[in-house]
Formats: sequence, C-alpha cells, structure tokens
Amino acid sequence: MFDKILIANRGEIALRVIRACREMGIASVAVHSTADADAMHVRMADEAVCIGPAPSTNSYLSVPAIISACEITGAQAIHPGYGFLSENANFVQVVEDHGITFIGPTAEHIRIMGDKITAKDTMKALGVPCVPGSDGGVPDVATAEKVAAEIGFPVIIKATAGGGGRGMKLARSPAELEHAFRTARSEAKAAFGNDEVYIEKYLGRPRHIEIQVFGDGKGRAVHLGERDCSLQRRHQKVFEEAPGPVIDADTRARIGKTCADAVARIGYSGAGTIEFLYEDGEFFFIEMNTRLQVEHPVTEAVFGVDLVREQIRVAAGEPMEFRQEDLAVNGHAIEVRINAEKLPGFSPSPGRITQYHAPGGLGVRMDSALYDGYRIPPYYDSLIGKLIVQGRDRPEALARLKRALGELIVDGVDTTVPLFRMLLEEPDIQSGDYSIHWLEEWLARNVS
Ligand code: MV4
Repeated sequence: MFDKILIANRGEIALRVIRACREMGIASVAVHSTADADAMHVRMADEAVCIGPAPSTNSYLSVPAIISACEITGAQAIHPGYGFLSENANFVQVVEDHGITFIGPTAEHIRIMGDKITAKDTMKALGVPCVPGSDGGVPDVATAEKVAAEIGFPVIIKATAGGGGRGMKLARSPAELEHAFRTARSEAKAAFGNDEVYIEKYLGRPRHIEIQVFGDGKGRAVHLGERDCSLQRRHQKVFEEAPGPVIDADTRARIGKTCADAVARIGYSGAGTIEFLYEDGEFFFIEMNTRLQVEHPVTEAVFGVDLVREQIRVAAGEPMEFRQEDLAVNGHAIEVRINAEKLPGFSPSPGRITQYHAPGGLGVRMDSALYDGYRIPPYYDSLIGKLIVQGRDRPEALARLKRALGELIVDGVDTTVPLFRMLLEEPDIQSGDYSIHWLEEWLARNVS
C-alpha cells in the first residue's frame, strides 16, 4: 500500500480523498493555487504545496507543477478527483513515466472512452446496447443522408471529441440535415480541433441512467447499480438519486451484468460510469466516464461501500473488498448539488461565507469544503457542497432532504438551495416522474 498520496484537485472532492487516505493510514498531500492558500483542503491535508497562480491552466491543470509537487513530497500516487486532469490520457502517461501511480484507469482506457466513436464501437462489440446510428464516423452530407434515411428522423449529430453535451446538433427533418451536419462539423473543428462527427437516432424524452462499474484491472469487475441523473440544466446535473425511480431489481441486475462483463473483458481498473439514455424500458449507451463522479456518494450510501478506498486499493494492486454477490441496494439516496449561483440566471456568486452550518442527523451527509469566513474564489467551478440523504425508501429520503435543507445555513453568497426547496414541492419530483427535459421546462415556467 502507498505511504503518501497527492490529491490533484481542490474543494469537496479533495476533502473526500483526504478522508479516505486518513482512514487507511496514508499521508495526504494537497496542492493549491495562490487563490486557494486558505482553502479547507490545504488545512486538512498532512502537507500542502503551492503549484501556481489562480487560473487553473497554470495550477490545477499544470502537469509539470503537479509532477514536481509529487517529487518534492515523495508522494507515490496521484488521485485526480473529477474534472481537471482526471480524464487526461497524456497526463496519465506522464505520471506513469515518472514512476508515479495514477489512481484510475490506464491511459489507453481513458483514450478509448474519450473518443466517443471509439467508445461506442468498443461498447457495441462488448454487447452493450447502443443508440441506433452510423457505424463510426460520417465523412460527408451524402453519408449523413443515407444513415438518417435508414434510422429515421429526428437525428442528432455528435462530435467524436465532444461529450457531456458539447458539440451536438439536432436535425428534425431531411430539410434540416445538411445545415446541422455542416454546423456540427465546423463547431467541432473550432472547439476540439477534430471535425469528426457521428449520427444517432434522437430520443425524445429519455431518462439519463448511469451504471457505476468497478474493475480490479485484472479482468474482474462488478457493478453497483444505477443512478438517475435526469435532472440537469445545461448539461449540469443538479439532483441525482439511487436507485432510479423506474428501475426494478431484475432490470438492474441485467444491465448491471452487461456493464460489469464489458469492463471486465477490457481489464478496466478502478471506478467508471457507463451512461445510458433510458426510454420505453430500453437502455441505449451514450458515453463512458473513466473517473470517480461528483454524484458517487448516492451509490456509496445505498451499497454501503467506500469507492475512494477501493480506488486506492486497486491502484496499489490489492483486490477489491467486495464481490458482486455481496452488493445489494439498501434504501434510497438523493444528492443535491449546492452551487454558489444566483437565480434566476444561475450566474456565479463568489464571495465571503459569513455563516455556514451543515445539517446532520440520521441519514445525512454533507460533503463541502466551506467554513465560516471562507472566501469562495471566482476562478473555479461553482459547486460548494453536496447534500446527500438516505432513507429506507424514496419517500423517507425526500422527507429527510427537506428536513436537512431546513437545517442548512449558507450565508454571504447566493446558492441553489432555494431551488431545491421549490423542487421538493413538485408532484413530479415526489413521484419520480421526470425526463432529461423536465428541469429546463420547469425552470422556464417557474424561475425567471
Ligand atoms: C442524446 C439525446 C437524445 N438522443 N442522444 C446530452 C449530453 C450527452 N452526454 C448526450 N446528450 C444527449 N444525447 C440521442 N441519441 C439527448 C441528450 C441530452 C441529454 C442527455 C442526458 C441528460 C440531459 C440531456 C439534455 C439534453 C440532451
């Protein structure tokens, strides 16, 4: 096992990793920008190294600065958290070339899943159900027309270098296809330096269901069920739950086994998430994320596992602590993302926290790096906390969420907390009847 791990991240996820390290008897090294000198992750880690100025390009994204921090402190492994360098295959390559262990999948697996066409080809070959569409890239309008005629309209054109909602164009009819295709290509070229695109049948009102997988890098893998993350605004998740309100135990076991078998076959190592659109009882693969996700705590809550501990164990060459037959869903968990943002426009609201009080009690977890007097810098993501609640069933989790939001105090900046107080009063949220479009439609009616 490692003696010392460097955490190449900030905020609540850096604390999450430091906590796992401490429980495992592993020393932790925080890295920080000059803007984060007073941040909680710096205080909580055993050691801290300043790696550059406020802009993340020159600090949290600086490969030489992070490698140097490892060498100076003698850290043997790097945990990347999410975002920043977590899915950067070149970074992983450099880390390994310096004899440091990357806590995550191989550069090769990150590269495969980062290219959305290669990811889909790979998953299809492994028996994972995919959205009907082009076989690989679509080089010209004529091919786009041929594919669209086969699968039927509406279709969506996606950039292979995109993902997470970036670089997509909808064509509702043959008349819209040529324009959508050309726009998708030129936007992909401008945004990613890669104009390769592919085409899929456009699904009208699906849910976003993602399967948590975990591999030991030696050909064994398990699944930890699904999360329903359909409630999103501009491709940012705001409310996530496990299990999915419309997924039953048989469905979970079936799609879960398909996913676990797929990642086992490729020798995948560590945590991964296989994203699906789910419509009319069918799963359609869209993308795979090769990192620990923001919303991993809802899975931890219902399965009673520590995913970060497992990531560290597997990266150190130790076996996973669980087998598939040990894993069962217990109750229901919900996470809400608390952002320092001002409604109705969700504009960033950095500034000084004048009062912070975290909720507590049975079934409540607050993952946040806030403290009284902390100044939220304007340079980074607006996520300032995640409130995760668990109950024996979904109604209990909802009641607990309402209770916990009532205890939470975050003063000094605007936050998304009032949004959740409103959402909890909505019959569709109470019954779990929502699709990927529900939140934006509701915001257009209720918040403006
Ligand atoms: C789709 C789709 C409908 N049909 N693909 C958006 C993010 C990226 N991960 C995939 N996305 C979508 N792909 C097909 N074939 C609709 C979306 C989509 C979406 C997906 C998940 C959650 C929220 C979304 C909001 C708008 C569009």
